[in-house]
Amino acid sequence: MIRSLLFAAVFAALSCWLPPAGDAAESPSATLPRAKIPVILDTDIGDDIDDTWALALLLKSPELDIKLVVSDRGDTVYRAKIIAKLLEIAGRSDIPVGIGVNEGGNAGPQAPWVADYDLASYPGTVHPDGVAALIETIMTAPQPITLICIGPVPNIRAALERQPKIANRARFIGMHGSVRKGYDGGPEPSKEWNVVADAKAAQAAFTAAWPMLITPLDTCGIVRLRGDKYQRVAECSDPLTKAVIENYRIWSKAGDKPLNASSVLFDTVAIYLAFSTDLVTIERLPLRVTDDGFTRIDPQGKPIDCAMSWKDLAAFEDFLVARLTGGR
Ligand SMILES: [Ca+2]
Repeated sequence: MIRSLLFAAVFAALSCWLPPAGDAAESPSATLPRAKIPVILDTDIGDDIDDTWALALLLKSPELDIKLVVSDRGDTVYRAKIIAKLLEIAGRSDIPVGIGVNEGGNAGPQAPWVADYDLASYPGTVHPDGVAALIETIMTAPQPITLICIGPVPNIRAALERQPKIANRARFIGMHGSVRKGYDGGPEPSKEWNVVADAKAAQAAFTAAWPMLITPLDTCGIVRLRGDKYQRVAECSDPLTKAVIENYRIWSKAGDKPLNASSVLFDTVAIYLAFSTDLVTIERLPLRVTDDGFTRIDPQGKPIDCAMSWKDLAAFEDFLVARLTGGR
């Protein structure tokens, strides 16, 4: 009873949690080391390449304590192979991998990178039922878990059906939707892929009891590294960063052709939001996921914190480069 009351108090505090502005040196509590934030990543890595960049950013973010990475949507075994191989390269096979709901279908454009990779060779734990692992991790955690979702969310729909109480023990951070702007900063909202690919699952996630913070296309849809910023990442010798670029070259079918920019790095913004909102403007908006995959502002919708614009996009790009190249 006492434990559950304590948990409720911690969760209530976290529900309205936003990191303080400024760095630790300016904080009166600067002498106290900040506890790492426990996170689960749910990802459709293996379709668009931005998940690969996002997982690398996650692994290079000391603010976050990764409890589990779960593959979501379509061929989740193919996706779990990419996760496991990247974790091995990063020297982080202590992190469990979960295979999400397997909907079948074809492997994606990074298949050549994992053609010879055997999941059974992963030195750490691979959970064949990734949804069960996700539920177990959230329900047994001593403090609320931050669930970062960067793809369509059939796993999350399944998890909420199996154990609705997860919504009282986690907060949801997602790369989802399109509120006022569409792809590439377009003036009209789009049917954003992570929502429209499984609108029923998005509706489940967007009506659950957890607090939500999302980066819709309004902010994540315009993040791209170009010129010197891209080159610094492309020329970095760090093994994980090299693997990101190797995957990017396979994904883009570049062959020997030089690349001078990244594709849009949507999902990296959701990783950033798990520990900071300093560089974006947050608006709390009532959102409803429509059956045809839009995220509409609707007074009847769930109030959701949305990163609606950048205070300093160049600073975010610099932050991404610094993290991926090992600097600060
Ligand atoms: Ca994704």
